[in-house]
Amino acid sequence: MPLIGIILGSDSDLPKIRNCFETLDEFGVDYEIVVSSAHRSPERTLKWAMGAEKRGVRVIIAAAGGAAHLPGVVAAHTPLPVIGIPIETAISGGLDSILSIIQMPAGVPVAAMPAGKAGGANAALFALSVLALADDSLKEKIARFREKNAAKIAERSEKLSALGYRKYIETMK
Ligand code: RP5
Repeated sequence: MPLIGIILGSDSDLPKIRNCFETLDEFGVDYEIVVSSAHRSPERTLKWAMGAEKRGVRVIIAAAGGAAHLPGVVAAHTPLPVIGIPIETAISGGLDSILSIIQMPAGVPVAAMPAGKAGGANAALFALSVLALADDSLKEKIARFREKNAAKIAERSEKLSALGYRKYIETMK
């Protein structure tokens, strides 16, 4: 059974958090994905949230945009940790989604990720860190992932020193 449950408010959110799935795939961790809305299919959403723990899910990722109540509604119906991804919208890059997800009342927490590209990747990494608390091999994989990222930054910096900023920017086109 997948340990990570992912719920999206709409199928239109799917391509926007593609890097969430890609990151989880890179780590070889299984997940379930469902589309269910807090507003358009409230009963289905509650059923999914209330059954998640029994199905074996250990951490939930919930993505929604606009009046993004989905992560909060899911968190209200499960004891599992819920990670919210605000989907980018036309309003200041998704400020409406960010505020809807971040401003939870005391007692029902949701871990709010950034909107945009970083949101999907960080939600996946956050979920993996939760699972890594009870899984040493996953903890190792996360450490290697961070080392790889650090090496990439150092490589880029060396390339910048070698090429100078003008040529470097040309290579970015
Ligand atoms: C939210 O409304 C969804 O999460 C989505 O981000 C947004 C728009 O949904 P669609 O109209 O594209 O289905 O509930």
